[in-house]
Amino acid sequence: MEKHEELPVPVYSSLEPVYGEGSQLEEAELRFGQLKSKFLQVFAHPPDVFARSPGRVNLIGEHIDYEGYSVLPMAIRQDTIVAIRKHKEGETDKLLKLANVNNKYATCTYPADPNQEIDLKNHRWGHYFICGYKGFYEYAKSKGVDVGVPVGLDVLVDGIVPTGSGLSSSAALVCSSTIAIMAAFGVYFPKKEIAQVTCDCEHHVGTLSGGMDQAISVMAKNGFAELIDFNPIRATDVQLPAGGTFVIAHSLAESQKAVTAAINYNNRVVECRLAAIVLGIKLGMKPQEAISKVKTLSDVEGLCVKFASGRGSNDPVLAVKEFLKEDPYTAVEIEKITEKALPSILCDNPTSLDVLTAAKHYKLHQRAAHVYSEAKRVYAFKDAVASSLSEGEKLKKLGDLMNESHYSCSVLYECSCPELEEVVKVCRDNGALGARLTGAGWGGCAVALVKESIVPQFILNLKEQFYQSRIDRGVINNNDLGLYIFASKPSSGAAIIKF
Ligand code: NG1
Ligand code: MG
Repeated sequence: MEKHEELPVPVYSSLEPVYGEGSQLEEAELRFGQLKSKFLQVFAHPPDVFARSPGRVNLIGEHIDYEGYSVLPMAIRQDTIVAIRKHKEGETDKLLKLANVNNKYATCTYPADPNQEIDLKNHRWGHYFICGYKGFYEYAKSKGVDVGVPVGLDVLVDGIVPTGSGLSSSAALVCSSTIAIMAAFGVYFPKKEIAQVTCDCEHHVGTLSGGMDQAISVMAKNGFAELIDFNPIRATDVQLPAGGTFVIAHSLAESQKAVTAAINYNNRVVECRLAAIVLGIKLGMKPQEAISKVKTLSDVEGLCVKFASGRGSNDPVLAVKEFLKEDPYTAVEIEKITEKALPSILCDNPTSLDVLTAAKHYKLHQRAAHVYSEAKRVYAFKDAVASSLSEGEKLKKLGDLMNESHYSCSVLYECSCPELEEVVKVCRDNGALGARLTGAGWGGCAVALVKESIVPQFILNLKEQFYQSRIDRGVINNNDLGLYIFASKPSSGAAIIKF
């Protein structure tokens, strides 16, 4: 049997295969109906095709995808739908017109030139579509697929993945856009290739992100979490224990990742790269060799493990403890080891240079210790799921691993914030077996593992102990509570819908 990541994104002529039955289907029917009529109203033509791609919650494996390590997310029900129409021969305006059902997002227009630069200084929601557009052209070209000269596109977007929440609204938009563009051009690449294209093309908005979000959004299967491996991208189904439910709870602090990248997300990517290079040198590589060959901590894991094995262990963290000091490094201290200035080490990526400008120092020990230990927890989580432990023991083990992951994110990686700490604590105080921040952090959501039987009471308690005071202060509206705290089953991945 062909592996499902080798298959193209499924094309359906109805909504049931994606949205199942019941209230979810009804909601989807309403959304698609409204999209169709709004499309007609805005563009005076019906769309050719729709593509949808979901958000995700990462269960474990935070800030390690860009270091080459496997992660374990699941898709959530909330998704982004893109309706698209490709201009026909004879239509002369070569523009990409992007409208959004949400009034918060003003219509934007871009030229049809796929080589256009994205204006990073002016962040606009449409930039994510353009990422997909550029990615599509670049990839089609690299595969020798002739997609013709650029033409105009009419596009209408409806996204219900909460933004700035660590639930990957950005990847849901990039993936649904890319898949819609491919469908409009009649080009169908396998899912794993789309996962790679969308991961690479999201870099056009200026984050040095890994490929977790796009991979799960494109490749998720209903009912399963997925272990996602990189280089090459692969997805392995993980059947979660039936008695546990994942509850997502928003901290109500918005994570402005695209805007603050130089001091948080991209900063960590750069710190990890520098940590890897320094480890490589300390473990015997020539500075120039380490600089040219070592990109991620996974590149020097072998050397670290070899060092550890001399001490009767296989834990790469031993090498971190031995060779990276706990005190933060200054640029000058690192340059003494690398024998080369940091800007010239990182010159292959202009985004990294913004990080150097913004950084005061570099916490190499802490970041590397997080990455190596978190990578292990992902496998421990997967092994616990597959083990012969009783269900109760399994859930306890998974919860413990989630708590350890949160501690590491909070203390070693410093990607938490006071609101996330509070919501995680309230989750644990109310019987969660484990709770942790999810996604990049610095705001956004926590995910808690909760026994299925107590979920309704758990949600009520969180309302009372975390959300009520925020409702009273007008931070959120009581009627919107369901957007900020909800239980989620693993949902299905991207799909193309042609009525
Ligand atoms: P969020 O914050 O959910 O977009 C980001 C990255 C992921 C991963 C996580 C941290 C993007 C598109 N995604 O997720 O690749 O690194 O942070 O584990 O930036
Ligand atoms: Mg994102």
